Amino acid sequence: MNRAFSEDALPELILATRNAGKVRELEPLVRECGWRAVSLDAAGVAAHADEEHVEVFDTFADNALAKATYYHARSGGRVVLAEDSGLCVDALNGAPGVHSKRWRGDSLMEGVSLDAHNVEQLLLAMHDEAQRAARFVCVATLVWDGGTLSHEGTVEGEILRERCGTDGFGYDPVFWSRELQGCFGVVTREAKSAVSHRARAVRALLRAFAEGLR
Ligand code: ITT
Repeated sequence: MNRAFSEDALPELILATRNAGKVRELEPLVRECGWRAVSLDAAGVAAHADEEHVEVFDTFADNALAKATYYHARSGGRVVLAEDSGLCVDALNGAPGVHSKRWRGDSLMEGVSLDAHNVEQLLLAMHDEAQRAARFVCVATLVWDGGTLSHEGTVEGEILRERCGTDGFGYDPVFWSRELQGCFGVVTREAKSAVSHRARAVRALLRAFAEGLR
């Protein structure tokens, strides 16, 4: 019998993030892995002041687990996928690292976006640096009733000397991917997804979860 494929038949997981740039990348990724992504809003998990105090740890792994566990509880025990990620620059001893989202946030001026400010601060900090190696790191964590599982993904590259392109989010306009030989601010979403830290972490995680069920 030939059955029409329906996305409704896929198992659901909640994407534990309110970062629109991440959601744009995560949705197709989890679909590719055989899951249907549900946003926090669609799952009825409204924004709450407590969320600001969940990511307080010094490692991507601890923060990803904290977010996944928090939203698992708030969603009444549904399957949740969270990730914590950031940019680690060798010449800056690994900074901004787990602090990538609000790096040097004290100097953020009114009317300037967080992403634009972060990029500006990074270009300033790297102005006199010849050694420009850096990597994006992501730890993705799945929490369900009965278990948790995490995987890490990385992508190697270099920090450009000026912004390049307007695609992506965060530090994408100044990250040159060695594998793609292109800037994340310019490459297509599909190209970024072939090599990115997030794609590698999520694919490995959902593959391992599926293998664990066999
Ligand atoms: P959630 O906690 O809601 O998932 P967030 O933006 O707070 O969203 P993180 O704490 O993981 O997420 O911070 C990640 C930051 O690292 C993000 O805000 C960007 O500045 C940067 N970053 C991570 N992945 C990136 C990518 O693929 N491209 C560009 N910048 C990225």
